Amino acid sequence: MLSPMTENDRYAPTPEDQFSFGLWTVGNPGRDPFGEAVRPQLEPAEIVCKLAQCGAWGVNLHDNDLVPFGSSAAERGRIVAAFKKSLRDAGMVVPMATTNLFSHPVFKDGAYTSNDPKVRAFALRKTMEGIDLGVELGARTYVFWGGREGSEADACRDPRTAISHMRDAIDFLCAYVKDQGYDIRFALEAKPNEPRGDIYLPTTGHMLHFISTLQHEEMVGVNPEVAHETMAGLSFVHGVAQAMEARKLFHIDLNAQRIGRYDQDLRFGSEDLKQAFLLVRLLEGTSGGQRYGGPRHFDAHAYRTEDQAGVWEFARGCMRTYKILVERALSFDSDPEVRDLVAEHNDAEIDPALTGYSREKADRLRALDLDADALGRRGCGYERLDQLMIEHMLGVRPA
Ligand code: GLT
Ligand code: MN
Ligand code: MN
Repeated sequence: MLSPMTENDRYAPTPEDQFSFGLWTVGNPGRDPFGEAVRPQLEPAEIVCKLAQCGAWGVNLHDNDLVPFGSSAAERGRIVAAFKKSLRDAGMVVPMATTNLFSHPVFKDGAYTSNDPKVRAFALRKTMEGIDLGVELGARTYVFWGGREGSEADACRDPRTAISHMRDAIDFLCAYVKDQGYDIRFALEAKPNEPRGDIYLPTTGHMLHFISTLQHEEMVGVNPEVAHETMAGLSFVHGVAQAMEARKLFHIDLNAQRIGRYDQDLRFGSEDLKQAFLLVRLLEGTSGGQRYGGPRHFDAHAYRTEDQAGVWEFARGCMRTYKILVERALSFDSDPEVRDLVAEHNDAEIDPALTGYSREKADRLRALDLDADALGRRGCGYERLDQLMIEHMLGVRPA
């Protein structure tokens, strides 16, 4: 039994919302390091059909979520043709694709950063084939999550070599895309640890700098994940904002996570509701900034306690919470008291303007009458502002 959803439900997902799920997310059978699967493995066609019924717009995949590792060309052809038909039947798209560079034992000590050039060659070739598959299915974004690109015994390689191998790989693959004439961009996804003791380029900030060192940096952005940045104890909202400001937010992995835990990949909004609210507010631009235009991808899975019905409940919950938070963010940002409080501290102008150095400006700055003690005595009013935010989140404002 699915939760009730009426025709005129204002939180019902629509294609304009661009909600997507990975095959591996709702297809997660609940296996963990301590226990076996608790749910049967679903076929991709069934996932596509059920996701469409839940109101999702897109489905994402790793190469091997669809085409099992080692399939022949003929098998691949059959599988891909059948999958395309299920997409057509369900009216679903594939906005993003990626490569599994972590499951097979060949990648146990890394893929692009392996010390062994044969492993690096295998990883590059697998990615080229994965890109071909993604493009064939219509994907416009190709994600790189280097789960095995890390170490436990750190003396095994100079981390600088790992970074430079990573750069060689991404440069090579960008050139491959250009050479093939594909219309697809790359999005790099950071994670601090798990499954490796430490993973190279552990946060979105590290990725942003790394991107600036690439040959084709214009075609590479980031795919930040709530859980991964939160594992590192960082503000996800700040990381995403930095990516947006740099015009590098190409994709996003939405889920929920508590600090200090393993990668929980929980239902969006199920933990740290305040960060979730601020994130939706940022992505939707309700406070006036530019709106993020890409897919809202849920990289999460249902609790291991759930049966199959619970999985679809989980999927609908992710989308529903997102839309509720959009509504709450709009209500917060249109509240006159909120606007006044924010404006009070934001719209002060000063002469000389503090951008663009000139010697003349520096002299005028020196001559300015600035009373640091008076400025320091002024309250910011943020207790009131934050309380108003809580009240909007809890739905008690506007009354
Ligand atoms: C894996 C990982 C995710 C990544 C996926 C893309 S694979 O499920 O935990 O965070 O986004 O490779
Ligand atoms: Mn992810
Ligand atoms: Mn994760």
